[in-house]
Amino acid sequence: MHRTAGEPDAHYTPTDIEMEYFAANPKPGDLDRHSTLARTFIEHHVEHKRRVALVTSGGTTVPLENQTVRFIDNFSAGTRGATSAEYFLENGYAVIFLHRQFSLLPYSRHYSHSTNCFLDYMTGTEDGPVVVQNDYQQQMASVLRRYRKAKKENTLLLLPFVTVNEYLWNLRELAMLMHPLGANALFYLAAAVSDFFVPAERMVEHKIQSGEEFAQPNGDVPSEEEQRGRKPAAHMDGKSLMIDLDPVPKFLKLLVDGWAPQAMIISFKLETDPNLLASKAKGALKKYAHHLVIGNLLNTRKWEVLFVSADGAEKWIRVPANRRAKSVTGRTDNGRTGGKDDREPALEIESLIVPEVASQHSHMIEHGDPRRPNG
Ligand code: 9Z3
Repeated sequence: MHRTAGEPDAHYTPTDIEMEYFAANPKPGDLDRHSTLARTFIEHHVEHKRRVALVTSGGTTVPLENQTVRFIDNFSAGTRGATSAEYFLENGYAVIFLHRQFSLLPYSRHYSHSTNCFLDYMTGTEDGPVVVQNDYQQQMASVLRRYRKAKKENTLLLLPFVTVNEYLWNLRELAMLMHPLGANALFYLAAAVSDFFVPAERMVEHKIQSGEEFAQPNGDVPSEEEQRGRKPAAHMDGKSLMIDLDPVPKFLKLLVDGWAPQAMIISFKLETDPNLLASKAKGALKKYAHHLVIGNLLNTRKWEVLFVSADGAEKWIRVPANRRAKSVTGRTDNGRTGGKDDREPALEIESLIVPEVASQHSHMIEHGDPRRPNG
């Protein structure tokens, strides 16, 4: 007997933080549609006893206005998530790919966001058939074969988000829907999620005016938002734009303790200072008590990552030096890395990360959750 997808866990009581957040910040318009798609997908894989990985990918945005013209973003192109999703599929998982809209996708990533336009892979006479150029035939055939397999077996579900609020609503919904998978569910949280945001009640409705003649005089006449009791998060102060953000609730805590207590949960820790990486990764694991933190540094994330496991073990995974040569595809990160060289190594580090994660997941399924030694 198993519960059907989405049936709430009788033992779970939402925390105050959670109730306050989801009461105060609007449910995304497409959440019900995502939920329906995910429910069917999950039920199918529960029936087939297949493991399901929820892979989050790409960066969340923080809108500054309700009718959004301006927003805060981050660098993530979704390379880690899209590449990992392919390797999870190779390793027998079904994948729910919760990704930033228009970021890299599994399979199509090989041809999108590239300095080559996809048309550059094609050849043909003016009115003859268009075919893939000889140089790309082999690689494209291999990508196409894997893509078709995922489609045929219904193992890949793509669900987009844009804002951090959409991300949180989707994450909670999917985690609840995944309950019936029990330990067969895996969360692989590679998305770059903002730590700060503008709560709905402090969001201004219209485009913030930069010209002084139209600027809302801060303090003189209380704005609608101020009258409702909270200062607008973004406003002009003379010629300067002042932005005052609230912290995003610690969703990892909610996920581990409440939304997905049976699943294996892996988070990523991003740092830029090498001296902080190990201690911050260990700190995250201690704080949230999940299974694995994968630490990575912005500048070396494509060649090395640090695994920190629940038992305190630390292990570096590295692409061997002779496989770090750049490929010639010239992929860019869609301009998000400020033009710095961010091309792909010959061996994708995700091909090393994902089998290791899958093996730790197998161990947990076979021997029980290492965090609860007596079951
Ligand atoms: C990561 O650390 C990812 O590996 C990257 C991947 C975002 C660096 P790209 O998309 O980059 O391949 O260009 N993701 C997690 C980032 C994050 O927000 N982590 C939180 C934190 O560091 C914890 S969940 O506090």
